[in-house]
Amino acid sequence: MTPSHARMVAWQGDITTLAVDAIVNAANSSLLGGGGVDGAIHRAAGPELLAECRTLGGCPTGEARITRGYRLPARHVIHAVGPVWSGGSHHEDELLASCYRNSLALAATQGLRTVAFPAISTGIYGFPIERAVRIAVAETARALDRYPNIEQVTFVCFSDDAYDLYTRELAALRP
Ligand code: AR6
Repeated sequence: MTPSHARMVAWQGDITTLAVDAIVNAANSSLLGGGGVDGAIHRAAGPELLAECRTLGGCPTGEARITRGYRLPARHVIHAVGPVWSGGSHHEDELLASCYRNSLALAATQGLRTVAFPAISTGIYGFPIERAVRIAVAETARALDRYPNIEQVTFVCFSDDAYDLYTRELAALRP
């Protein structure tokens, strides 16, 4: 099995352009769209995505739901609901970790091999990016050990800052 550190990459750009098995959306618990990456994904996927989301009945923080990708190059969208940052003592770390864990569990159950994540909760929800990157990489590495069929996880970075942080965090895992 390819070690987990060799199955994670950082990439800078727009997640809606990626032709992977699933892109992850940083959604809110209504699953009915919003701003940030959520807005971009719904715009690119078209109205059919919202129609499918309406059938799901929302999603609690820390959990994830899967839909088709419609007009996106990605086949599926995994909608994960990250925590709103409120100082760090309201289970934010654990809730963010469970977004990555639950998204990858869904991907593995569905037989998906390539998954791309945005930096969940680090925009509108205000989670400190450095702390979020550490959690994202550590939790994903753990999940990849569990799911050998997932071939690659891409961490999509919207800013130079995020790209530097992911690159550094991933390099630290290499033997
Ligand atoms: N591709 C990749 N990353 C992106 C893109 C994109 N097209 N657009 C933004 N980002 P945010 P949150 C980055 O605010 O903090 C919505 O209204 C962005 O720079 O999208 O989890 C939802 O409906 C940041 O690093 O999500 C919720 O109500 C990261 O994606 C709420 O925002 C996440 O920023 C969720 O807030």
